[in-house]
Amino acid sequence: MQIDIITTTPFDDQKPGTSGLRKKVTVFQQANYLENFVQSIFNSLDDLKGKTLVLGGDGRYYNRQAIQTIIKMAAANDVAGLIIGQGGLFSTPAASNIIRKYQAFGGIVLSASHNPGGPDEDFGIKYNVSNGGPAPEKFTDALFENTKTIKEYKIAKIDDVDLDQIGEQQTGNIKINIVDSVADYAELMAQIFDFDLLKSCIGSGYISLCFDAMHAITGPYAKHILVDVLGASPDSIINAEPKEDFGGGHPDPNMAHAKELTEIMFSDQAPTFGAASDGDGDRNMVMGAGIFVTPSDSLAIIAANAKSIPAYSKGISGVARSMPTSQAVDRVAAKQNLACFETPTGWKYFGNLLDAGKITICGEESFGTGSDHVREKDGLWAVLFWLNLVARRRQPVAEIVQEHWRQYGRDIYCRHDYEAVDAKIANEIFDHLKQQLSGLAGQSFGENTVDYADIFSYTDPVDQSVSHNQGIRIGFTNGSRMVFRLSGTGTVGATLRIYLEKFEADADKHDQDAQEALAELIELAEQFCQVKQRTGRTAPDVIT
Ligand code: VG1
Ligand code: CO
Repeated sequence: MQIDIITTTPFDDQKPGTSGLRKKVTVFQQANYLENFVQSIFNSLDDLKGKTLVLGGDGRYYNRQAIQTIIKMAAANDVAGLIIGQGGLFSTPAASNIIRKYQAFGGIVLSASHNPGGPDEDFGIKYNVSNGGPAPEKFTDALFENTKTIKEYKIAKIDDVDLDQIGEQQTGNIKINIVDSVADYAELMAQIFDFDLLKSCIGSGYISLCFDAMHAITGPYAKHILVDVLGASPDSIINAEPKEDFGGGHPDPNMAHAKELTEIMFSDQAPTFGAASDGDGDRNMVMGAGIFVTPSDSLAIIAANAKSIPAYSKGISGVARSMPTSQAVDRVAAKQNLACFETPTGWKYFGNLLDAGKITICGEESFGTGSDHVREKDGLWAVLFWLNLVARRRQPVAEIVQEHWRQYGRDIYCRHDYEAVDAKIANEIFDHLKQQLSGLAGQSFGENTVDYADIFSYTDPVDQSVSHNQGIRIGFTNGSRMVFRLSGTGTVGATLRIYLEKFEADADKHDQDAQEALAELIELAEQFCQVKQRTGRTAPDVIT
């Protein structure tokens, strides 16, 4: 096997964000761009030699080309074996499962998740470690340092691999194992949930469903699990066929982007249950007939009802949520006497807590929920959890949510995103916000008195590593909160996220529209950050 050593020069923009490196495809297509990043991953891994890695992606444009390059570079860097999903496909949670199940050294996951795909859209790459989860900050920092000094990369002169042929093949010094992308994942789901109960409820028509795969990776997973195994009708999956450009859509499972599903769920013909997943299958949106469940509520309801699901019937060890996620799950933890952790945004911060057995269930407001079954958030897992819950409780989604609110109160919640803001203006907004922080505590604004105003830092309770600068939070004495963050996954300018929440104990007021209930806080947030004033915008681009 001939190995070429190619001279290269660093790119200065290869700092991994919230979840890996995400850039326009055209950026990745520059000579040496992908190669530099992949070699930097390999350079940051001690004892890579002789190990097996998992490789796969969400199937977006450039997935196959990138995989062929990575295979050749892995071979040249003494990787002994690669487990690759058929067609180069793995959903993010499926890749996490494969790493764990086959005890691989780690994995390279190709995805820009919910970002659009296609020749002019986004591509992404990230490294997951041997627990199946995203590499911790310590690793991504070392990786970034490597990208700044890289001088050469190694690539083997071997033929392209046939990614569609299941089975083992040897090429050069590397063993390639092409596996079914869905089978192992489907098997794991069958171990967690009550498939017999689901089959009978779906078969009898008690549960009817609509799953929107958004022309992304979950199409084949949903088809196999929901239709072939659980017996749902084939037309209960919409936009089921994966496409390199997601059919031109934005594969983000929220009501703004999953429009078709939303219309169905709010129509007279709505099925019992509706759901959608994102580009790489780790996000989920849960709906019932006439209702959208906010991800923060979904996390709280999942935690509160875990014992109804076979895999968690003995109880859960604890819960965690990312800082901007609403405090709904905290109330469940308090009532059920569970440990509860608040982490920075991004799934990598849950890894240590899950590994240490401190938590079983975790989630984020950004349509991400998961458990200790893998080390990524898991869209279909959440969908199956809810289906199992509806089947067990024999109650519609709306009733489950309303009952939960009656028991715990409702944390009325929303997020406003201002996308593609000029980076300079975004920085000015944050500078301005930071200047105000020290003087805010004790000040009153209408019915809201500031309790604390700070920049969130997190100390990992397992390895004591500290992560600074994880968003600005302003908490009020009545429990309301607002959080300001800059996105770490966008690829154009800066995306400002404003998260707002307010607690409502009174059941008579639980039916309110979130935007109306939060109007005063929304206005106050503008007063603090002046995003509209400084950008000339009149409204957020996306409200979730
Ligand atoms: C966003 C979400 C965050 C999530 C991340 C990756 O990050 O807010 O909660 O973990 O995306 O999800 P940011 O930095 O843009 O706010 V995914 O499905 O894009 O891998
Ligand atoms: Co995703």
